[in-house]
Amino acid sequence: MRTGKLHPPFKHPQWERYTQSTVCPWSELLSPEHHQRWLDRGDWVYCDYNYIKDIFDAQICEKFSWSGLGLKGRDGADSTLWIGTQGAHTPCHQDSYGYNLVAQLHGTKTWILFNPKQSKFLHPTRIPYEESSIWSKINFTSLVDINPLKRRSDERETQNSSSKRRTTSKPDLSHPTITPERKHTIGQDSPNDPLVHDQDCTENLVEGYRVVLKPGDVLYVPRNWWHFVSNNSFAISVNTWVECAEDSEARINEALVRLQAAQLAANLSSEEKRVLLNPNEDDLDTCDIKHLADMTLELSKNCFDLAKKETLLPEVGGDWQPLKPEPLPLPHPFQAPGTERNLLKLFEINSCQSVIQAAAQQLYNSHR
Ligand SMILES: O=C(O)CCC(=O)C(=O)O
Repeated sequence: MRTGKLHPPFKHPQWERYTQSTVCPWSELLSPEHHQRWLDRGDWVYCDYNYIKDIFDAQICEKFSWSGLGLKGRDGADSTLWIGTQGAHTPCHQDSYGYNLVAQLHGTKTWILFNPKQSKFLHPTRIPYEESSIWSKINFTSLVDINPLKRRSDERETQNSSSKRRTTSKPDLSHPTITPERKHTIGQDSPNDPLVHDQDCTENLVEGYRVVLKPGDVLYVPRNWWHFVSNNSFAISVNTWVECAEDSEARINEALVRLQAAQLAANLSSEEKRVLLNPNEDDLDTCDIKHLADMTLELSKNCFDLAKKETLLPEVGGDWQPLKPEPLPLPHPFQAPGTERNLLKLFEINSCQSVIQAAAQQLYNSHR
């Protein structure tokens, strides 16, 4: 599990390296008394991104079936589980592979989504490097409410809400929007933290989608859509990423970025590695670069050879609602500090989408 701060002393996104990992028994994770204790201490707790097959046996995995949405045979073996207290959240990012189906099982979660066409406003970065995640430098926590009073009313709303399943939800217009007071109350400056930069809200409005998922809702997230996700209450959800025809090309792009990250990590100090690599990638600096390069070339041959497969879209019948776009005020992006090492800056430049796509094209040409 990860624990983070409800009111951290910084304004940049609370990426994994700014959280602590901890172990706690199921009885505590599921106990309202413990949730309150953590919240009273100013902490959130998140048992996130866990493959169900790594936690439960096959019989239980079968119970998380997606076949009602036309995805025959897909169940908990291909799904991940997210259990967390109010305020637990995942910073804004784009997944490189697949489309996503998210089923809300308990409590409520706010999703803020942006079309990939809005990427230029979202300041994509590959730092911290994590395979298949492109992070935004924008911290969206100021757009969701983490006020305990609101949480209690959310919980009442959840208990009263109908259990009828919807495949997507309407945006909840009663959800608090950003207020001028709130804009400046999230986080405080911490002059000792080299990564702190001004993160006050701008009046820049960008078209996005905001939805509060309630138990029984299933959200369809199209491939590559940006998303920031935050628990309004103690919440449990399950998701599955479904492979898309475009994923084989994305695999080459990911392999090229990974190769660059590994080459760079080999030359960095441990502090710089901490900034570059997400904790779940911290073994990247010990891998054999030549082997990784060989694998990238091999992968590229196979991927380009692959005939494009059809994407299997979910079958939702008539029981779905489209989300409505709304203008969302974007906070300022986190700016890399001037002291950041040039190597990291160059990694960022060399791993941006246009550069990686040009490199992938070169690879493609080399196999023809
Ligand atoms: O539920 C969350 O906190 C994040 C989920 C997510 O990022 C995803 O399903 O892709």
